[in-house]
Parts: sequence; C-alpha cells; structure tokens
Amino acid sequence: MSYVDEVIERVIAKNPAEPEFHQAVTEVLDSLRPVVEANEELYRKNAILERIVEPDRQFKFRVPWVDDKGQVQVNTGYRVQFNNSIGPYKGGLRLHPSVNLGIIKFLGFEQIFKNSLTSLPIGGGKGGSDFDPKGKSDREVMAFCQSFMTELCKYIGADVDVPAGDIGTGAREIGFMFGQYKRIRGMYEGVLTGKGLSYGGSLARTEATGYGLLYITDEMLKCNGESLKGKTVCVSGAGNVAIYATEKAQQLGAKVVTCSDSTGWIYDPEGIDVALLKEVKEVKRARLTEYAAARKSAEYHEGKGVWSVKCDVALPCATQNELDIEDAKTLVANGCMAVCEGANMPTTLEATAYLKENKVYFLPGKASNAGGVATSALEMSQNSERLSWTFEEVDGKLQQIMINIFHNLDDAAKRYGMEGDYVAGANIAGFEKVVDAMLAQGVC
Ligand code: NDP
Ligand code: 2IT
Repeated sequence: MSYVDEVIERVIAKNPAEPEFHQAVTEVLDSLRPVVEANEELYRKNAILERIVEPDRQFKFRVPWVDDKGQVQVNTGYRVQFNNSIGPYKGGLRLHPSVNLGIIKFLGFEQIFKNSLTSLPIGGGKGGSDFDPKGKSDREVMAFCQSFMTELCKYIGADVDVPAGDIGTGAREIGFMFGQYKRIRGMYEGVLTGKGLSYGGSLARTEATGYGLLYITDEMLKCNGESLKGKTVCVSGAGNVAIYATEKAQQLGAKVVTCSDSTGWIYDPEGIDVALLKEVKEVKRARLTEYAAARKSAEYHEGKGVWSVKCDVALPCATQNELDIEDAKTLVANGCMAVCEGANMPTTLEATAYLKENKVYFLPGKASNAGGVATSALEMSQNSERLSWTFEEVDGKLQQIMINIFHNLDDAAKRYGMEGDYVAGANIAGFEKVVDAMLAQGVC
C-alpha cells in the first residue's frame, strides 16, 4: 500500500467518528501523491505525514452560562492547535450547533495549508463551540463569550495562538471575548483578530475574505483569458463572506443573482441589493424573507436551491458540503465555467471530481478564502507595531497576496505536470513550506 493510503487508513481508524476530518485529510493527501512519491524515503523516515495529521494538542472544555430566565446552560468549547511550524497557531472560532471535534479538526487541518499559502508567518488552529448565537439576547451572548474565554485564555496569546471569527462569531462576539481576556490576563495584546476599529482592529478585515475571494477569482479568470465583467454569479450564504463577495463581484462588473441562509434562498434577477442585504443580516440579524419583503424583484424560496440557477461563476460561501454531486451536475449542465470556494470545504469530494472532469475552473477554499486570515495576520502586524494602516494600504496588500497565491498554486501544479489542477497546486504549495520548516526543526 502507498504511504498516502496507509496514512489515510490510519486517520480513519484512529478517529472513527470524524467524517469531515477524514474528508479534508483525504483531499489533501490524495493530491500530494506526486510530491510524496518523489520524497518517500525522507518523509517516511521523518514520519512527516503521520505528524501533519496529528494535532499538536486539542482542548475540550465545559462552558456554563446563565440565560435570561436565570437557567444555567452548558455548552462544549474546543480549541485545536494543529501545527505551529511556521508561526503561532491562527484560525477562527465557530459558534454553531453542528460544531463537534471532527469539524474543528477538519477546519484546523485545512488552516495549516491555507495559512502557509498566505506567505505570512502563521500556523494552523481552529476552535469554537456548539453554542447557537441565533435568537439569543446580547446579554446571553456576552455571558457565553465570557465563560468561553475564561477557559480559552489559558491556552492563547499574541505569540502563541490567535483566534478570530468564523460562522457565528463576528465583531460582537470578538469584542466580548477580548474584554474578558484582557480582564483575566491583565494584558492588552493582539490576542484575537477581527477586533473593532476602536481597540486594535484592522481596516478591511471585515471585507477581506469576500474581497479576497473575488481578487483571486478575477486573477484566475484573467490568466485563462476570461473576465468577471458581465458574468452572472451565484453566491450562497448571507453572512460575512457572502456579503463582501457579492459587493466586490458587483464592483468588478458581475451580476450576483442569489444568496441564501440556513432556511431559504433568494433569486434576484436584477442583482442582489448589497445595502439591503447588510441591513437585514448585519443590523437586524433577520431572515432572508425580510430581504424579499423589501425588494420587488426578489423571489424567496424555502430550503436549498441556489445552484439550480443558471450562472457563469458559482461562489459557495455558507458552509461545508453545501455543493454536492447533483448540484455539480446542474451547474455543468447550465454552462457554469468556474467554482471558487468562499467557505471551507463547501464542495463534496465527488462534486469536486465531477467539476474537474468537466473542465470547470475550480479554486479550493484554502486558497480562495485565504484573504480573511491573511488580513488577520496584517492585523497582528499592526498590533505589534502599535500602528494602523489605511484601508487602501491593507486592501492593496490583500490584493497582492491573493494574486501571489494564485500564481504560487498555478506554478506548483505545473511543476508536477498537473497544469490547471488548482486543488493539487494549492495543497502542494501550502504543504512544501510547512514540511521544509518541520524538517528543519527536527523531531517535534
Ligand atoms: P457567517 O456566520 O457570517 O455566515 C454564515 C452564512 O452561512 C449564514 O448566512 C448562515 O445562515 C449560512 N449557514 C451557516 N451554516 C449553515 C448550515 N449548516 N446550513 C445552511 N446555511 C448555513 O459566517 P462566515 O460568512 O464568516 O463564514 C462562511 C464560511 O466561510 C464558513 O465555511 C467559514 O468557515 C468560511 N470562512 C470564513 C472566514 C471569515 O473571515 N469569516 C474566512 C475564511 C473562511 P444563517 O444566516 O441562517 O445563519
Ligand atoms: O477559516 C478561516 O480562515 C477563518 N475563519 C479566518 C481565520 C482568521 O484567523 O482570521
């Protein structure tokens, strides 16, 4: 059996209840085969693959908090510190009822390679909780965040592990967590990113993941003789990534006709009204039915369905495994030319293979959504030098980082005779730097 297959089998046997983690490991290792074959003796001797799939450490803890009725509630908190070969652990905190250890491990594993691709000095980590912020009062969210940070603060620090936002964790939650960290540790340091602008946040961090997704999509299309101008785009999700992806796509001359949330989706043939979407989701924290009620041209549908709309470019920006084989078939039948992932692992393995077979340009999330964490690293730099940069400065650096990521992954794919396979290119380029650092640092 090949070294890659041995390690995949071992991961599945050792972590039986973690299907998302199996999926992420399989996708990465499968596409690294040519690199592993070329270096098999060295990697086997140093157990590179066995080490890279095993987190440095993982924390799982009780998070008790009191709701508005005076009732004590209990959630589970997680932080997985996966790999710090190239810098302090870095990665978001997801607050969603579906969170479990396997989900945090898949996200932490992806984060190793994503963070490496940014070219900035950040290692891979991820955390979160099965707490659901939906329908909770601000006081309840604060009570949860304070309790969560009371435990988490023991394991993090500006040079140790720097968490940030993800699903369910936005500016409000980061603020409450930062306040509690500062209070317990008695330290004012850039321990979280995605902070508010009045206390160490970076301009353009809010926009960064969505904008970055469009910068790399634009570069990839240009390098293939195409452009976003006049294209019809389908976006899924209606959160941080989806909103700013929609905004930048429209600035670049495309028409975005869909968005979705966990209960339904919108088809708006006139183009999504971003200001209205921000009002509904960022200010009112309401359902998309409110968008439809305020906009004549919009149709609201219950359930799932964004990928049934004919488009040139699809940008999945909601959650893992939201684009399956049936969706991929529909997209191909409708003439879709590119799928670029804003979310983490939104496309199933089967759907990814189908899109690639059918010559759809496919950018994997660890490359195409890396603008968020890259800008988080720029926030860390600003915190370290106790200065803040202008929006244009941060946005300009973000744009250059995304363009560089595309060329690095494109070159890596070409070096191994897999031109156009951006999944393999991203995994290879991300992996090479981490392995180089691991080998240099000895057995640790
Ligand atoms: P948000 O919480 O801001 O938004 C998530 C959106 O996706 C919401 O519209 C939500 O619906 C929908 N959604 C979430 N979970 C589900 C689900 N299980 N089924 C259907 N819809 C769902 O999160 P973000 O925009 O920050 O994150 C979106 C994706 O992007 C995630 O995969 C995240 O890991 C990834 N990502 C985020 C980065 C960031 O900087 N924020 C950086 C890189 C990747 P509803 O409104 O009903 O909750
Ligand atoms: O998945 C991700 O890259 C994020 N949620 C952002 C992480 C970060 O540290 O900004």
